[in-house]
This record gives sequence, structure tokens and C-alpha cells, in this order.
Amino acid sequence: MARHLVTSALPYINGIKHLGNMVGSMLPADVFSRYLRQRGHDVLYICATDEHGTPAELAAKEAGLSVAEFCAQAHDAQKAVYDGFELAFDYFGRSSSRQTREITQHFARKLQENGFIEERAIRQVYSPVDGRFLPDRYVEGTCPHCGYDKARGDQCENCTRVLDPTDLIDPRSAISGSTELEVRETKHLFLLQSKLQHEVEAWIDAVSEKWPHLSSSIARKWLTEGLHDRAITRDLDWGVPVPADTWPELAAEGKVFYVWFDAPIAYIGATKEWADAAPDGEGRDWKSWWYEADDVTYTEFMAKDNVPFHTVMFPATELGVREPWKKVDFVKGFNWLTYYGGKFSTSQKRGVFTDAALEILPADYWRYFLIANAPESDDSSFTWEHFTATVNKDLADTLGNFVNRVLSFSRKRFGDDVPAGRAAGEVEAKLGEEIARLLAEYEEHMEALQFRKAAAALRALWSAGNSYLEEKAPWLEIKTDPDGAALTLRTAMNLIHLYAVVSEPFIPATAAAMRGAFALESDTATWVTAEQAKALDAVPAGTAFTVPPVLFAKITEEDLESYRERFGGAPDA
Ligand code: B3M
Ligand code: ZN
Repeated sequence: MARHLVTSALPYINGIKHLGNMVGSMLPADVFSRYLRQRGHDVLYICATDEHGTPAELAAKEAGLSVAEFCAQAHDAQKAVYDGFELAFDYFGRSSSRQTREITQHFARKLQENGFIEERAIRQVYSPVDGRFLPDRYVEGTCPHCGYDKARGDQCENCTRVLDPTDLIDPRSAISGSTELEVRETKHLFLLQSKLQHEVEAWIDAVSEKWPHLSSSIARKWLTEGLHDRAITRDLDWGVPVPADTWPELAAEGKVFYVWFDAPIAYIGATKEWADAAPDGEGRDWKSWWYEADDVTYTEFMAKDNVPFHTVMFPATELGVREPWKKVDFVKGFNWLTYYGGKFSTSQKRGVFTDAALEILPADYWRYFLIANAPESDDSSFTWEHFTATVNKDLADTLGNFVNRVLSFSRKRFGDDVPAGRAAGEVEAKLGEEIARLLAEYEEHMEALQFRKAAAALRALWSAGNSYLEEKAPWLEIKTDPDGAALTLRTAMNLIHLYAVVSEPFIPATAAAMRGAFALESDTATWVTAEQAKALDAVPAGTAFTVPPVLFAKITEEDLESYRERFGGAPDA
């Protein structure tokens, strides 16, 4: 039994995420974890809210709450949505936890001991009106590159260039709006990444061969540009404090670590939260997953803008600590999901947010659509038209209708138990071969982290059942050959059971409903072997069954219209 550690990029605390965030991190990580668990692996899927940094402070201010209170509420709100999406985290923690704080401080002390941290005096924007330094997003102004007048101190949203607050033209405080800003000197800790460049390069050479192309190409690009020393502290109230035992002066000034320094460490911290939250008697060993964990395979999921931090900067930190912390084995990066080709935008209320998505349809509709259209090799576009067509064709017709048709027809003709009929013949043997082949394809794509292809193989499995049913046409067979019709229906019911097992990573609720249709004695199968796929006899004749309610309702023209109305459709031409 192999051990698999899975993490998805930590959703930032400042608001409910949209579908693009979901498909680029948590959802594929959940599908993958579920798949691995079903295959019998020991899996630990860890995620958390990313709670530090200026956006959290600004969002709290806007909500009129203390940052701590804001984060506590926002964490629970996000967690509720993820429960709704049936994300089966082993633990969903918080980067503001004591555990993350302790490990972050430990990492920093070690980096200092090993000569990878240096104190430097730098010039920072200071606001006398606000009585404080204004790091990152606390300063707004005009982008020196593109002239956008609402550029933030850390990055220009318009041209995406990374900025320093002192770069901005006509800077103003994001807190008070004050333009009487000064530049003052202050001390900060710098991580000497330039000293780690060669080690990071060697590490990437060794591990990235098997990474999906998107991740390795981004990592290479960053390495080519060179690793620069970076300030890893900020003048903020909210964050992991610089430890006083090592840096008394900076600690006294109230410096905290920069959010991107502690955020990846929160993967480890949240694992410790998981262990600390264990029920009595259930010992959980967090450290064996992270420390000297050579038997663990670690896979990370994230959108492409997060790839540099995970492939270059966090590994540099881990290497500099000079302790055997687990480093990532596979990095699965995603491109953007767009909304009609444009950006999902919180401020302009364009696009679909995860809480609103669940208000209109159950999670399985979204889970399947998003993974089947995951932005893997390129950006992909969400449109209501495409969503409707996919739901109606794949979920309602190909899967849902198959299940309902088979079970209702059998009940009508043969009663409440799976009929026996004749022994399987040539058509069934051919079908079994086809199913085993498609299942192998599905497994191969899943293991290669190719989610669209895995979804296509799953869809092909569903289609194979439809083709079989069309070929055998039990509604005609019944007239001349009832034994043949019974065989067809029994075989089709076995397909339904197989679909229940193998569709679970994508559509867990529907899978449970399909499985629950059969009153099998001990239905403990977590996966289907090639032999079982060929035999299609897991559900024997005589098994009682029920007909579940319609699995997927079709989306009507009126529904479609109301979604466009509510969420905005194609941008005005
Ligand atoms: N919170 C993602 C973002 O907000 C960021 C990920 C951290 S993963 C350690 O863009
Ligand atoms: Zn710009």
C-alpha cells in the first residue's frame, strides 16, 4: 500500500471562490484523492485557508470586523461550500493556526542558522496619516508600465506585472486614501534565494521529468530568470510573528512573515492540525508524512500563477532548512477557466461563484462538467450553453437515462429482482472486452493526472452501455425471446453497478445512489479489476433492486435563460 500525500493550493481567505479556482486546485485534487483511496492507497488530502497578508486585513476592514474574527467566519463560510461540493479533505485547516506558526518560525530559525537569511535595511512607503508602513496592497496608484490607475502595490491587475509599492506613480494609501506618503528606511529579513539557485536547479532536473508540461515549463522559465533574494517579512499586524529569540529587534517592531513564506508551510501545519484533531485513541502521525518521508508520493494541485512558488521558492526554502522535509513529487498546474472568454471577476460580479453554483444545481453537475472541461493544455471557457449541452447529453442522457430506462423496464417486465435469463453470449463477451479496455484507459489517464482524458474515458464507458442496449434492444427482444431480454437487462444492471464504482471520484452522490439501487449482501468493492469488468457479474440474478429517482434533470431553455439573466451571459458585443 503506497502512501499518497495530496494538497491543493490554499484558497485565499478574502472571499468565496469562483468555479475557475475550484477547477484549478481543489476539485481535481479531490477527484484524484478519491480515486487513489478507491484503489486501496493510503491517502492524505490536506488543504486550508490562506489567511495572512494585506488582502485579509483589507477585507476585514471592509467587513467591519477584526482580522481574526473575519478570518474565522470566512473560513467557515468557505468550508461550508467545499462540503457542498463534496470535497473529501482529510483536513481543511487554517494558515493562521498555532501549528503553522510554530513550523514557520522553526523554518526561519533554521534558514538563519544555515546562512540563508540576512537582515537588510530597505526603503518602504510610510503613511504618517495612517501611522504605519504600507506594504503590498496597502498602496494603490498608477502602474509605471501600462498606466492603469488602480494598480496595487504588489501587482498591476491590468498588465499582471509584479510591482513594488515604491514603483507606483501618484501613490495613495488604500486605508485612508492619503497621498502624503513618505519613503522611510526599515529593516526586513531577506531569504537569500540566489545562494540556493544551483541546488534548486539540480532538484528540478531530478524530479521534473515526469511533471506535466505546464508545470515544468513554468519552473524552467523562473530558473532561467534567476532566483533573487526576497524580503520575507512585512510590517503588518496580522501574520506569523518573527520569533523574538532569533530577531529581538524586528520582533519588537512587530514584523511578521510575508504571506507567501508561511502559506506553503501551512500544508505541513494543517497536517499537524489534522493529527492534533484526532479523536481519542486514534493516533495520527503527521510527521511521517512530511519528515524523512521517502515512501510518500506527494502531488500538488494549483493554477499556473501559483506554480513558481511551489516549484522554485518553496523548494528553495525546504532545501535551505537542511532537514529532510518532503518535497513535491508531482506538480499539476492548470490554465485559466474563463467566463465567455473573459475573466471571472469578483468586483464586476461576472461569472459563477461556488456558493451560487450550488444554489442552482447539485455538486455532481458541476464536478463532472468542470473536470471534463478542465483547463489543462490550454485555457478553457465556461459558457452556460456549453454547460447545458454537456449536462443534458452526458449526464442526463448517456448516464442518467440509461440507469433509469434499464431499471424501470426490468421492473415492469420481470419484477423487483435482477432477472436471470440466459448465460452471457458473444455480444456480452465483446462488451466485457470493451469495458475492460476503457477502464484501463481511464486508470491510465487518472494516474497520469490527465483529467479531461480520464473524464472522456468515463464517458466512453457510459456510452458503451448505451450502444449495447441499442444493439440488443430488450424492448424488442422481450416479445420473441424473454430469456434474451433478461440477459440483456441483467448485463445492463451490472454495468450500472460498475458505473457506480468507477464514477465515484467524479460524481460521488450519484454514484452512491446508483450503488444503493441494488440490495447486495456485502457490497464492499472499491474498484473493478479487468477480470470483473469482462465478466460483468458482480450483481447476480435474484438481487433485489429499486429504481432511484431521476439522477440528472435536464436543463431547459427557461433554466438556461434564467442563468444567463442571473449571472450575465456572453459579454455585450
Ligand atoms: N493563496 C492562491 C491565491 O490566492 C494562494 C495559494 C497559496 S498555496 C500555498 O492566488
Ligand atoms: Zn500595469
